[in-house]
Amino acid sequence: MTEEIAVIPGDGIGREVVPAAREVLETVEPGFEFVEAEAGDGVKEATGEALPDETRELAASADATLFGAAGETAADVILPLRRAVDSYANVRPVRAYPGVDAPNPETDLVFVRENTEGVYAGHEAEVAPGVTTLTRVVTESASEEIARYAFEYAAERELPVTIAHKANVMAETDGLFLETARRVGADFDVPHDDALMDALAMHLVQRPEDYEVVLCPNLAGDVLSDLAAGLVGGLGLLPSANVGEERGLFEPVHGTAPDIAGEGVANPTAAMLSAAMLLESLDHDAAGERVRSAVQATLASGPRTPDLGGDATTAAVTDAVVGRL
Ligand code: GGG
Repeated sequence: MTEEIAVIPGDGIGREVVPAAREVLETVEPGFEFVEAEAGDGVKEATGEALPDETRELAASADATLFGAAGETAADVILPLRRAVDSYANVRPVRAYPGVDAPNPETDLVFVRENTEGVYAGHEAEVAPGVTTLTRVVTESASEEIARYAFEYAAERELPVTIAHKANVMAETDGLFLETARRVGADFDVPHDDALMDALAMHLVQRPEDYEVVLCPNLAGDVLSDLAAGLVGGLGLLPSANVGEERGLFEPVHGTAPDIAGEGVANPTAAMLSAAMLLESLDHDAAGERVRSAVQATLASGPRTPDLGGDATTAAVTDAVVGRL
């Protein structure tokens, strides 16, 4: 049966890197049916709605979704889209690539980020003029689900797990997250430890090679993965997968990059590596591996976009990757 891929470029450089990643998918696996849909600041301006119902329904029914970036409307777009595909894990691999000037070339780790709650659960309010609140939600069931995912991921690859938390301050919420993750970890033959997320941020910068799988509450995973992007040459290199039981949504970790949007020089690597993760989620492992190899070979020999010190356009890098495929 033909597999349907929802393609939602979103805003800013999402509109430049998603077509590049789609071209890579079309080249490597010609049998997919692609369906495009709109979401984000642009469609909100035009219609009043950042996430039209048909876009949400498409993501909920497609076999997989390729997403670009969301800007001002991120909370109204990415969070509901991640819910639409029932994703509970946000997987963000971070690695240094040969040929790319990385502040720490030893970096090779993956963040497994809780994707449904924490401070991103959406319980924010203005309770009085000048007074705002945010309720942080942590449940045992979501903590157990993400911890089990992280430990299974680590067990398959024979890697250790570090549990990130701030349970010394957020004793109830991160206390529950940590206690649950430790309990789940006890079921696995996987070495694990835990770390206060603030100290972990420093240690990640100093010795990223000490970390393999980092299990994080929602906000910590978002922030620490961006921090780790700085160790490998920037956000243009980080793909991600939002994983659920039945389907996934795949997106570069970067946002809309308004400073370069429209100039045709956005780095398509993160979107292409997200496409490789999409392929693997649909059991097209060989195709996923081919994309990864073509992207890595292009990073090694060029052309490279300006964020990596080159002067190539998005189109030139895409042509190079597609040529290799
Ligand atoms: N493609 C990812 C994106 O649009 N990032 C912008 C953003 O605000 N991300 C928050 C998040 O990933 O939770």
